[in-house]
Amino acid sequence: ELDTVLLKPIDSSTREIKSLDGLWRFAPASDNLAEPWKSVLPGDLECPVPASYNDIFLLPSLRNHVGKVWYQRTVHIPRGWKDQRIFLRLDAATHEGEVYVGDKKIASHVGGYTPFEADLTEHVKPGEAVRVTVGVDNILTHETVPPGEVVTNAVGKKEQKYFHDFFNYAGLARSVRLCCAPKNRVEDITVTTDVRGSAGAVEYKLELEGKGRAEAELLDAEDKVVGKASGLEGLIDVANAKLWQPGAAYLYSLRIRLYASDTSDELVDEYSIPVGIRTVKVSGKKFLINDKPFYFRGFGKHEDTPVKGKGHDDAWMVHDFELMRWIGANSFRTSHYPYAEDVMDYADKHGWVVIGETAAVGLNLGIISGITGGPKRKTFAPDFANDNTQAALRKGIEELLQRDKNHPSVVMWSITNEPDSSEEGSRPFFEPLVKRARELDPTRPLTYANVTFCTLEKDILADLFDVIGLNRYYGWYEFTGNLEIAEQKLEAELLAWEAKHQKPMIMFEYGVDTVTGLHSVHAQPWSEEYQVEYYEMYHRVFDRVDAVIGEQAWNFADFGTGVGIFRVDGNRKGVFTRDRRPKAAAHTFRKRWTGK
Ligand code: BDP
Repeated sequence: ELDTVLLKPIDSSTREIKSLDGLWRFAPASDNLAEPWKSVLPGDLECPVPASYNDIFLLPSLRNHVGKVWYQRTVHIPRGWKDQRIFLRLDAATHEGEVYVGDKKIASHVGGYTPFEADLTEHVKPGEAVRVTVGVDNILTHETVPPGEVVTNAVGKKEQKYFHDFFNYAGLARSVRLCCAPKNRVEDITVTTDVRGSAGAVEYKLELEGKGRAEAELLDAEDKVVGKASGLEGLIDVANAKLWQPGAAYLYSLRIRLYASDTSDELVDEYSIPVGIRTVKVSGKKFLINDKPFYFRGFGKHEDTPVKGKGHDDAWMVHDFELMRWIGANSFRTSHYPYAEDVMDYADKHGWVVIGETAAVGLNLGIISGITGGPKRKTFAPDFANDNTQAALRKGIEELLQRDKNHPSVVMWSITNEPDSSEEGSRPFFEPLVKRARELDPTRPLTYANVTFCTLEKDILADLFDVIGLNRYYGWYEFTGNLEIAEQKLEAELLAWEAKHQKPMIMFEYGVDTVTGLHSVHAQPWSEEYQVEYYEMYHRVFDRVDAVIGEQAWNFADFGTGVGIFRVDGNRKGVFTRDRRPKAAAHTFRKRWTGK
């Protein structure tokens, strides 16, 4: 039994959704704000949902707020929603959310990038108006994923420290919806697909809440029924199946109808999900999609835009996909956390290949001491990544795999980014998690992103995974400015990994900070010319190493980070600026990836 939300809310003949996006009353927690859910929030702040709150207001205290904030609004329960399950669906509350209806706490959830629900059925009546208050806490500790530490600084204020390189944006950055579903209903659907010659096979498994007779129909893109099955499990064969292909998506739709009983034709629930018929598999040093070798061209991305922070926005999303299409990408990694479900839905529809990553970033105190030269603290130890941290990541994996299991676009799971995989404790930490992921999803390969310091000789995790992801910055963090040495080192290292592991490898990160408009005839670090030459060098090397099955540049666009002497108004490794204008290197990629 999974303790996670199951199907996402949809509209259907038996289900309804009411969007609660828009402005909510807003107040940061403070000592004189006791039990804020019991009355109207004080002050006149209003915060848009979805958006991270940090950059909306001009108050430094809010940008760097540590702790809880409160969102509140009045919600009208539609009067027609009688005898239904009524619930709130929060696509995310970063990093911890709690939901009150009137004076009562109904739900809470830890983990900033996965959805949760608050079941209101017993607490509201159709037709009434209720006060909904949501508390959102942004604190990261040793036992959250990603991890962090709250310290008291020299002037007695709380500061949030963290071990990852992106700003700790927080709040309600994804949609909030009020939903209803029938009391007897389809609770979960798991779809797997296979291809045999020209035929496709769609296998489904249902979980019901209550009872009923389930019928399944598979519809093609023209809504023509192409196959049927009944019962809680079934297999639908599709002659001359149109496959879901990278860059050429084709989606069927699996429509489940639940009838009151074996003998009744009374429809009690209806739920449809998109189905892409495709297979993924690792074979030797290749990654196969529909039995054809696939080469990943794309980026590590971030959910990051000016003003909204990590707030989901359809306009920015579609624009990013259009830029990726223009540049000739076919894939991306959801570095370093699960992205909004809207992104996954879009990827399904438009043939984007996605590597879905958990929020396990920053499990590495070695990087910090490596950069500062300070004493090395152990990462996998009772005072940092401990059993509770592991349990939090286990839950994160369960929630991600449950949420995204039916997306054809997702071809692989990345379990963690740059852990200290040289530390003995990393093995007992990750081995059971990898096992859990395989149990939950035997159909998709697993990967992780290895960090430079955990060299081939030192890394003790690579054998757990099907595909080895490498993040390498030769020519930037090492051999800065010397691409000649960098080229040799990079090639030697890649060949050594290939020789030892004989597995497919993806360069998950490679890039250099580049300031738009800074030019140099000498290809100096920080200049646009250097970024171009750096990428050209990496690409020459990739083309010489057989096991390299993909290139994912770091990063798609410049993005916000915490402050520090390594960052100039954020991380500037974008191939596009933060407002999505191409740097010179964008044309280098476009030429390589499209020939244009
Ligand atoms: C890697 C991290 C990534 C950073 C990147 C960088 O995986 O999150 O943003 O380096 O330094 O260590 O730009």
